[in-house]
Amino acid sequence: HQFFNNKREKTSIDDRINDPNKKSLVIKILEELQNLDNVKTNTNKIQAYKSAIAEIQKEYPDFNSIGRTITSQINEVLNTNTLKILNFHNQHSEAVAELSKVYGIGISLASKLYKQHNIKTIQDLRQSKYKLRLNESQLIGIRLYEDLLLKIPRKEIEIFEKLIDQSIQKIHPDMITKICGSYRRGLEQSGDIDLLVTLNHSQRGGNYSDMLRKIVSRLQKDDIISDVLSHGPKKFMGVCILPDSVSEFVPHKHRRIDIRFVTQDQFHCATLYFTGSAWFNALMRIRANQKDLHISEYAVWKGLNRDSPLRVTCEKDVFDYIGMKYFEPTERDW
Ligand code: DCP
Ligand code: MG
Ligand code: MN
Repeated sequence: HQFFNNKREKTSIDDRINDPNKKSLVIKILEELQNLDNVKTNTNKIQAYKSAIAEIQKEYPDFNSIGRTITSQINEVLNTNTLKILNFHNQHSEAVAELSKVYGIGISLASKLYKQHNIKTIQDLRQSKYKLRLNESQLIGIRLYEDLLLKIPRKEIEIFEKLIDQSIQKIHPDMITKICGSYRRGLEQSGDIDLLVTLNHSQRGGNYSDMLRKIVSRLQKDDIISDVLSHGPKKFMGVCILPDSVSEFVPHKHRRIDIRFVTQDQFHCATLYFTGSAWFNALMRIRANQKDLHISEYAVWKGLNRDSPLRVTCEKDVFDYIGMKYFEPTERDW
């Protein structure tokens, strides 16, 4: 890799720098180099690019003041009108931006896919044999990439809400479903569907994971859940789609859905948590801590009494304990 080699002998800057077109191209590329992440965080490097740019812009520049690396980069631009290292960085950022949007692929895997396997796009990844090394949920992320990038219109979530409710009622008539997240905060479109379910029933029967499993398999039978990304004892992450019987929003798109089942006594704290926003939750927890109160996804308690949580009969109870004015769900979009 010649472009990584900055130990070459220092050569002087080619006379072609005096051509105004060449000069402005060189400056443009040096400015882009200066903005690269690995330069931006290094004050010495930033300074080197800044002074090089300033020097070139002078009426009588002294090219000897420009260091070896930048001199050779300038000459590469004068010779080829481009700079390999910059192209590499730009392609790398584009690839990472596209590939890390796949469900289950993070920045570091995306970077590795580009650097080690020259995979630049979702299309490259679909055709690559690297797919053999990915797990089930990453493969779902690749297959449904385009759909899962889209936001979900509020009106479509309203249809899901009715269908899901009808479906889950079949398990038990006392099942209560609530769609939380950005939808409950009143937004016109959402990234996913955050479904909370409880059984409004004092009688104890079955446990969480049984219930969650029943809910998921019911929604699968009713052609609402299409794919499973992860299924823990308390949390389900997957994909849903409107069934063929629905004539609106065709062709139907695959949508991300998160499901949690909680017991009745956890329901209001869970609703509060799952409605968010994440920022709002963080702020509320800080305010609570100032009064030695603690809020989790399931309960509120004082001091170290985690095992005897405070009684919560509605979301407002939590605000009252903290001594905070009540915020409607639509006022929590921070
Ligand atoms: N949540 C949180 N802290 C996190 C992640 C989530 O408190 N780090 C809570 C608040 C969120 C809720 O869970 O509102 C649902 O999480 P989502 O990621 O689904 O976020 P939203 O529903 O708020 O927005 P989006 O429309 O992107 O789904
Ligand atoms: Mg959400
Ligand atoms: Mn979610």
